[in-house]
Amino acid sequence: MPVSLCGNWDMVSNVNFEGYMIALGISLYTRKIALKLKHRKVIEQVGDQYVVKTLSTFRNYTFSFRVNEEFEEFTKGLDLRHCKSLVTWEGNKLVCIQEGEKKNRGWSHWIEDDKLHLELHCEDQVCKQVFKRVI
Ligand code: VL7
Repeated sequence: MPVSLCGNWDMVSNVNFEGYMIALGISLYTRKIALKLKHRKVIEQVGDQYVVKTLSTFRNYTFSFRVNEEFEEFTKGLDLRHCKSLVTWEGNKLVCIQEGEKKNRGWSHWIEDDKLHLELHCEDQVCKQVFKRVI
């Protein structure tokens, strides 16, 4: 059983978020605002259903899924795209493939040194975020 990702997590680092946002076609104006944000990640699990919230002072993004079950994702408040998404465990990593207009889009979450790690990728860009546990 992989270690639980559940909890409240605050961003401590965010490498190449700019490149990731450019790959998603986010406007310069929005990127300038988004780059300054400290995200909070709230991960909850109810039964086999996960809820992942990404919260900030600018925008919030919440979605839920069941592992190994494809779902329709709409990136409301972000790049406004529809994806067919699938989340699976690969060893100790929770891995999501977001199939849609953008090639090579997805993310993975794992815990390392008591920190929550997130790698976001789109086309040739990789963004690396690290979060520390709060409370
Ligand atoms: C979510 C945003 C850039 C628009 C605002 C930035 C607001 C706070 O997708 C993410 O995490 C996964 C895994 O936890 C859950 O989907 C990261 C931020 C990516 C892409 C779009 C910029 C405008 C950020 C919501």
